[in-house]
Amino acid sequence: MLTSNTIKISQLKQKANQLASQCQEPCRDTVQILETTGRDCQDIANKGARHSGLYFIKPVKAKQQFLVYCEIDTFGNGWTVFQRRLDGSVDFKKNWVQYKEGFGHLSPDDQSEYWLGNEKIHLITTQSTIPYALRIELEDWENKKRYFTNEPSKKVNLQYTPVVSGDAFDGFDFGDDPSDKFFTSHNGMQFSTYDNDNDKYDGNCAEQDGAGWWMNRCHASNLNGKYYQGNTCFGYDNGIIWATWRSRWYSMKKTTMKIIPFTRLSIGDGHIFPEHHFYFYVSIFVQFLF
Ligand SMILES: [Ca+2]
Repeated sequence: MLTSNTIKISQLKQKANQLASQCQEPCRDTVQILETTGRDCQDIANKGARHSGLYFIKPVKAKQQFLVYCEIDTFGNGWTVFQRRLDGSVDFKKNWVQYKEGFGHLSPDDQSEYWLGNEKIHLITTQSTIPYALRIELEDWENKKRYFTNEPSKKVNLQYTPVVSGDAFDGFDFGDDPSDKFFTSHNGMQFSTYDNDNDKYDGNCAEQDGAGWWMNRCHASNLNGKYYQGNTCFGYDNGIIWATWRSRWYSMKKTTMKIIPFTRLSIGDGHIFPEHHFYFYVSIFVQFLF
């Protein structure tokens, strides 16, 4: 007994020494951040970058640079990705400051969930007189092939409000009430969080639906909604919703929201990534004015 304990103690001491020596080694950052920098991902692509990944950008009015995931294609289009849902690993029920600053994690292969942050989106989208186009990619639980493009058609400027229009952002006629479409339109709505209610509803849409979003009374889309594994969103319309494609009881599996100067939209057609055939697309003008 005594011998076996002595052996165990000796093994533990050895292990402790090993760990102690490991801890003395300086930390190494194994995440690759690419060298090119610019005002946004398009600027980075314009400078010759051809790899999607993590880059630092510094929009014109930004006090300091910050990290973004850039999706760059062979046509030289550089999309700045600001929202990613894929497995429910990040809770999107966050408060005003968290949506402002951003949350979740950026990864070099874009396989992590995050919201870049309203302040950063604002700095990117207001740095030029050229408006940005927003592209939304959605994937359902059946990998059902569907492709749809809504070309940008209008631009409206409203203070403290993003300009989102087109498709589900224009509301949806659910058939419950003649005013459904009007009251679920997101165009011109202010951003709301559970602690900052700017919606058009007596109650609090953001609290009720667990998301920061451009709530009206309340929504026809809510891509920051609650993540339901396997679309088990029965009875609640608080999932990841895009009502013009799937019903408000259907919660998406994956979403991406990304922006690019709209002048780039005609260059290439977005078909170069084969997996995009599994996505539903909408392209709209967006300008985040906070
Ligand atoms: Ca309210």
